Amino acid sequence: MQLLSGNRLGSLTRSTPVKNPQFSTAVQSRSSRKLSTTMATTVKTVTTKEVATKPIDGQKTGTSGLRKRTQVFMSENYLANWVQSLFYALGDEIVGKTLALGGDGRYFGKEAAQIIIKLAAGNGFKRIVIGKDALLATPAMSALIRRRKLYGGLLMTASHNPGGPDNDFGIKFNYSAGEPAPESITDKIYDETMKISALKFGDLSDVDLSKVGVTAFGSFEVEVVDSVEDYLSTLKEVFDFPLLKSFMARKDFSMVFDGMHAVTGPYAKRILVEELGAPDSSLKDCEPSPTFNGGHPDPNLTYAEELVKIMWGDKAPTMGAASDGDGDRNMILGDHFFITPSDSVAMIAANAEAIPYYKSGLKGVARSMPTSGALDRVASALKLPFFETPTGWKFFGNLMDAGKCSVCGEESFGTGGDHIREKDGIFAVLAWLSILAYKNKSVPEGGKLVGIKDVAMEHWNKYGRNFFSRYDYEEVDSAAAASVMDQVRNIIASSPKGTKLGSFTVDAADDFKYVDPIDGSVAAGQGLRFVFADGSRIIFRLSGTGSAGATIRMYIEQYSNDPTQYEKDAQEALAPIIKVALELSQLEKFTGRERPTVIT
Ligand code: G16
Repeated sequence: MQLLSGNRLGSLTRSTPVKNPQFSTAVQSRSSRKLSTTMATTVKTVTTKEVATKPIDGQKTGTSGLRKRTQVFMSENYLANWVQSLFYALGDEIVGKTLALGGDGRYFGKEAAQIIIKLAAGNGFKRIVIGKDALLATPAMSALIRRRKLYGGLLMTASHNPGGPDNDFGIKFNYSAGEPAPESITDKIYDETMKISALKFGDLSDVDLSKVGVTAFGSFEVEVVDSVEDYLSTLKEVFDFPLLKSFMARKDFSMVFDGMHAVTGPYAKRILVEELGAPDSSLKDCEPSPTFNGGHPDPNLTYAEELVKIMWGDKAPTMGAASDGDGDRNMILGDHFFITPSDSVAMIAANAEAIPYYKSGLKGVARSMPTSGALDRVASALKLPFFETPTGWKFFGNLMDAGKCSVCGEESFGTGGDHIREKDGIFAVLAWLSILAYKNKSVPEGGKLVGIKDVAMEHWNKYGRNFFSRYDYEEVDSAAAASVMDQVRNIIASSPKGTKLGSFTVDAADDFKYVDPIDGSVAAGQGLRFVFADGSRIIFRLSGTGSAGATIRMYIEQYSNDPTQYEKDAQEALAPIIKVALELSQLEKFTGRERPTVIT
């Protein structure tokens, strides 16, 4: 172990290999007792060194944490300033607490972990629990916090954004229910970043993160844990693993999971292969890489291109799935078939009986505002409480904590439930496997296997189809993006109920505002929307997750209950309303973009 110069705690550091987390608890408490006895006569706590710093502009948290270019994060004190500001914002309540730490394995993550560990020690935390090699998928972090009742956790991730020295890095804080920090905390962090003057580092050496075990520095401890174990235990409480295993063994079923060289590789190996018996050949790109192998780890039809080719190929497997950089997003595909995320959450809710965790029924369901209304129809048919929140998983947390929401989802490839407080890519994969296993219970091997498309067709035949598409214009000049939004605002202001836009009649047009039904907090300015008399919608938002320029998102939705239309291509079905949206926003005129970067 390398020691910082002048570190007098070196003689007390030690590493205890621990294999089983339950056993590890016993080992830790024994080792802490022993160490504190030693410490009583030598060193009581970690020494804190204060380092002067200055505020850095632009450290405002976006939709989910702070995301910037990696070089920005690597510049002097950039990461430390934000983390220290978080600790100042949280105040004395962090003293003596345990903080979880992990990330999606992207470039700079291991160095960042060492900086955060030292700051945590210098600010009074008593313990860090960190995933081996600093890896923790975002849903696994949420599960870890909840299972071990930790104070909270820091995730080093820029999610689906590419990684590497010339791409993105990010950091976000999850609070004690495992949920992304609410705006009341992120606003405070931002205030602190603007007045920060000192960083408090614990005077410790770097910790070896490659081995599971405990390293103690006086009263401060760092426990390196298996990144999968706690999360797997949570998933086993949700799904029927033996049923999934026997379904996976069917010769007429096959799947491919694309880890996109991101964090879920080790999770997929452990869960799909070792626990559920999928063959190794069903895993694609499941070796994590700090640059995601030069790819864009965003599971959509554009960036998961290779998976799409497999699923539209001659010998397509029954099911295809992918997850993103940090494992919270997912994409579900069938043989020549794409399940939109908006449909995915609706279909999971409608088929919740296939998942043992929901055996006593759903408490309620929720979706973000731009997500299609497919879920609304399920909620209405099943008489379930329904909530429409702003974009951002953090808005679901209060509903789940209050026992009002069991399943929720977002069009941005996020699906999840109240087993944790993050969206959960592997959950979505296991949920769809559960639906298939359930629907094929009485189908003998070699019979007509119910596939992903069959589930979708059955659903649309019952509820109708909400055609949905999102156009992303990435890295647009910020001023041009602002002009588009101003233009849309002007049209909203001059479009009272009854106004005709193309062949669509406006029912309501506004800037979405959410009043949290649990704590009454208000989130305004959450998306410009037109709702038409036939239920169709056009929505414009600026993304809160980009790291450079602005990303305009245009969301389009139209409902049909005409069965002859259900198999139509969404772009074809939505062509007239897309035309209206592009015309009213004058997007091309302001941005010079003739077409979007990504269509989903
Ligand atoms: C984050 C949030 C999601 C949100 C998504 C898109 O996802 O956790 O709740 O829907 O960003 O946000 P925006 O439209 O503002 O870019 P992730 O997977 O990037 O963490």
